[in-house]
Amino acid sequence: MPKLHLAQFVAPNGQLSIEAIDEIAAELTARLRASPHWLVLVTEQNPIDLDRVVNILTAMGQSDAPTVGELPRISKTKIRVDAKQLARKGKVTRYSRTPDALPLHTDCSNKAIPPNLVAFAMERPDPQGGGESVILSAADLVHELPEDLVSLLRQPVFPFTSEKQYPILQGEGDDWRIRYYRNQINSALGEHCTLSDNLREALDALERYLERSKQSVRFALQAGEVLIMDNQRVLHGRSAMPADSPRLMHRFRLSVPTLSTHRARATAIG
Ligand SMILES: O=C(O)CCC(=O)C(=O)O
Ligand SMILES: [Fe+2]
Repeated sequence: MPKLHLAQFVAPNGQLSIEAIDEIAAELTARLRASPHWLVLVTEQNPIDLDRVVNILTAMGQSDAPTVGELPRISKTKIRVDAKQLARKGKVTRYSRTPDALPLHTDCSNKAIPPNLVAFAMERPDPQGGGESVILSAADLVHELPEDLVSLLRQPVFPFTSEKQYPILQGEGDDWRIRYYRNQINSALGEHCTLSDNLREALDALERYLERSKQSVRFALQAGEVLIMDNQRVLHGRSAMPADSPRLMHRFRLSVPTLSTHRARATAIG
């Protein structure tokens, strides 16, 4: 599992200076720009210091204009089994509050531009080992797919809302982006969107490849660990947990401009 240890940036007195936060942010961004486009930040804190996590993510979002940039907007949500939220039918987002497994997906797949950074800070793992994280990068997935399926999935025809269609895959070589959430597409298809039989079959085939992927990575996040990913380049999911699981994680989403700039530019800058 790709990891970065916070301890290597912390001063002997336990402080994390503003300079150190900028250094961690730069290191995380550089790591996310490269394959496999996700990693785990190990804080060794229990309980985890969420303000510190927010400061690091904020610095990542600001990195292209450290002095004049506006503070990036970070969305923060607690992820835990929540019976009240569950009662609210019809919302695709309610799935994360169930104890159920979540199939591999992109967060905010229905947005014109899904946030490119999604992070999950684990406060309390499931004591029975449920709710493991699953990750699959678009580049690894494409290696497993037949070419004709890739060409179908590149077509900008898949409905993610009743008005908007997008491609599922975009890219070439080893530089691939992905947008996918079967539940979101199913919900759009329920709102009178149409999709030809061969494209529906393409989605079913993709589902089978995702379920059987040998490239997906599954692991249990420990308390104090933060899973950080490029939401446009990897899919994530989780395994099921008991209905009364006390698992508690914090989800953060934001857009980090320096993650999305073209690779060639990064190489040029060095
Ligand atoms: O519970 C998890 O590990 C992931 C939840 C998730 O994918 C989400 O809330 O977007
Ligand atoms: Fe998600």
